[in-house]
Amino acid sequence: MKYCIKIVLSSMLFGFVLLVEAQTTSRSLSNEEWTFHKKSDTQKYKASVPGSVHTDLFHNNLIPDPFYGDNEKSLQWIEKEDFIYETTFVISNEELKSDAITLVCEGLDTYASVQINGKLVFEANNMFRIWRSDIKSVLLKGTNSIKIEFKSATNFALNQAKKVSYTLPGEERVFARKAQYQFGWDWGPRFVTAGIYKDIKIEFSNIVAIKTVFHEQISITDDLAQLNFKVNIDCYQSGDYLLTINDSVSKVKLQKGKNALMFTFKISNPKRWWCNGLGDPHLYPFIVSITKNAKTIDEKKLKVGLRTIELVQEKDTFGKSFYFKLNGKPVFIKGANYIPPDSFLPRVSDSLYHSIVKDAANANMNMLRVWGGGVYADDAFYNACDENGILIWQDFMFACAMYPGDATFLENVKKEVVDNVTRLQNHPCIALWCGNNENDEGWKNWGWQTQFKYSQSDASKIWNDYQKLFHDLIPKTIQSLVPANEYRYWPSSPSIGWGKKESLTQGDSHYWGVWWGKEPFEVYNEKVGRFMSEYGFQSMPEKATFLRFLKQEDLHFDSNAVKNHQKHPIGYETIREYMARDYVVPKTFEDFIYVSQLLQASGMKTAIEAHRRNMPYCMGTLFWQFNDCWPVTSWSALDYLGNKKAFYYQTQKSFEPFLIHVYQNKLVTEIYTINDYSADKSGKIGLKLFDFYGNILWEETLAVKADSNASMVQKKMDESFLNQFNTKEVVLQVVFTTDDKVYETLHYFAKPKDLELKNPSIQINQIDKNTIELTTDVVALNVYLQEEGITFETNYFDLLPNQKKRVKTSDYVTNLKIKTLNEVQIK
Ligand code: BMA
Repeated sequence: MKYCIKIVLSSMLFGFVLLVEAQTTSRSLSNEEWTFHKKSDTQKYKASVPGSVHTDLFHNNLIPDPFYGDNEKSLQWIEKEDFIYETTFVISNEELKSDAITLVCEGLDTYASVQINGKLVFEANNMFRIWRSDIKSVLLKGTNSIKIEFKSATNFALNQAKKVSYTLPGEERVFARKAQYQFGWDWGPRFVTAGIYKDIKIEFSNIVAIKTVFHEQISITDDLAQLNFKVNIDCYQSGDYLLTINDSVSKVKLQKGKNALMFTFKISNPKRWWCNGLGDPHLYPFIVSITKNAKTIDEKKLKVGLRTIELVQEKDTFGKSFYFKLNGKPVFIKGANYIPPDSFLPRVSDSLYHSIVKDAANANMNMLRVWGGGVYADDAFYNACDENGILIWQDFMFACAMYPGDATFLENVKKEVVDNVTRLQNHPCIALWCGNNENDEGWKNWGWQTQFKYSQSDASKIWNDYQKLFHDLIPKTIQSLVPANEYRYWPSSPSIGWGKKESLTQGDSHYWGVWWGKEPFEVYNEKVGRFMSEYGFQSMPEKATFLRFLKQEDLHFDSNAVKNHQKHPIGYETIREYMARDYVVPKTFEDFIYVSQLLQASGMKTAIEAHRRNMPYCMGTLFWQFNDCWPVTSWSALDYLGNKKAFYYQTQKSFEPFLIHVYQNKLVTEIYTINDYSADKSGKIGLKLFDFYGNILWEETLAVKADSNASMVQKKMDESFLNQFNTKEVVLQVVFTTDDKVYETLHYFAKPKDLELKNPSIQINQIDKNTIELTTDVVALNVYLQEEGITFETNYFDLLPNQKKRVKTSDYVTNLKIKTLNEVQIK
């Protein structure tokens, strides 16, 4: 007791001096000069922090570019080695006197022991956790050394696997709490990396340090929003302080040690945070600071989006609904599955995260699913989602496997959940927490029991472990961290496998009958579930992307480079098989690339528009996959270099909040309006049937009302209507005109390979630095504009004769090349 009083007195006497001088600060060690070396070798090389062993080996010319050709194969030795990263740093007398000194490693990949000045400070075993350690007692004034030894994650995982009497699906990777895609995926190479892959810093805390700030939305009406802020503070000098939240100041008495405080904050006439397409993603900036004697000692900044989200699952005559309500309104979800944008994560800059999210918003998406085989993304990614109105379906990092359930593993996962939910829960974009990707489906439908020859007791042990993790530990941990109105948890995506009838009547659905099941694209029209969280089709990236990993002469299907950059066992054959169904299969590799992109775009158009047409039965569509982690043939819409495939431009159209959609089956052709806006739209639909020279064969105009949040048939045409025309040589143009905008769609009645296309002559007119205008003499399909260094606002579009099409360009075009399906098919 006496001792306590003494401290209070002394801090009262010297408090002012300390408050002026010492504050809570942090210093990154990433800027120090780091070296790395193989543990079995003494030769040290320059290292990057953040970085990875693969990129460090490459930058020191010790290995060739891991992405080039089939270099991947000869670089597998790296994952079996241990590596050591080292540097020194100087600590000043002032810094050493801080009340607390903490080493913060935002990401260590993965089995790392950290020593400072030869003393072990902690051992890490989870890439997804943030590691903090009190290092005050090991630091010296002047030069200090830090050494981080990374043990081979593969060796660790193989050893763990040996301790279990059965083989788990997913094999060794499931034992390592490390990005699962690094072990190789059907779109990604195997590079099991190691390294300090995020920032490493030292925090110097003085007097008081704000550890975390969380907000909770208590209530919201059009007049008033009430928030609670929970502020956790470490206090080193007890006493009276001022805590300020924007303009609201409270006097607080802090005790030495941990202090948990709660404040109410009111906002009048609050603006809601809306997702893309439905309104502004309004964010309120907040600064929470702690002061004494008019000096700020520590502060935290955050942005708050005011919104409510519900996941609605109600029994109905079909099964059970599955949809999101944002601010009380049902939202049709449009988006994609997102994977890490690089095999080597430290290469991903904040601006790349921003541009990926911007590309999602520009494609009229309102949700991305952060898929469970990758990593919890960086803060920059979620900030960009908050700013662009992109909701997030957040998987925990488990995919396509069964995981251990021993106490050490569970404890490790629990801490991982705490770290990531703590880091992400303030983001308004977070719509759903999801336990894993396809583990439940895999267990029930992929034949693992037979494949791995499980006994009854092995099988029930594995399933029990699954339940412990995804039905108990993860949900309970989230519940202990987030306010009740932010708890939305879904154990596994999908809930029911694609072979089962129920997968289309309840829950979310991954439909892989197309591609994996080789079913025709038209099947998408029937296989519509309540929320389609995965479906997809591959295409090849553009030629420039191929040339990043091979020489021109290797640009053919027999080259090892081309083979190695396709990770699906029968990927190219599957593309070719589907292509032959709908297109004339081109002879040249370059034309094959182009048609593979058209094929993907048209197949995905069928899927997306079938999902939207079936709203409100179906209330969401997330295609597989938005982006790539290396240059590869895959299901992506954006390739590794950020180039947009034909599919990307198709999503822009198919995801428009207001869509004119033409649905054709054997008997009828129907014209739909699909309106995701909150207001009805009235206008005129103009229908024109042209021949390929632009002559009008038939036309009609209708006055229509497109109800809000609804899909409506506005016109039906039966077989007898089409029988009047040569369907191989006509195109239907449907134009919806309202006061504010014109929406257009084109529809062909025959497959591309059956169309009687003519050779077009396309004229280009440079309007200004950033605009070109195109005209054609005959209908031109999938006009593909290419010029090195130039980007186009849209691409792969169709051109009708006697119509002018303007396209925005990033600069003057000087050497524009144009490809059309007409010319590729006529060749
Ligand atoms: C999905 C994903 C991935 C996979 C993709 C394509 O189900 O969850 O596991 O890459 O299929 O096969």
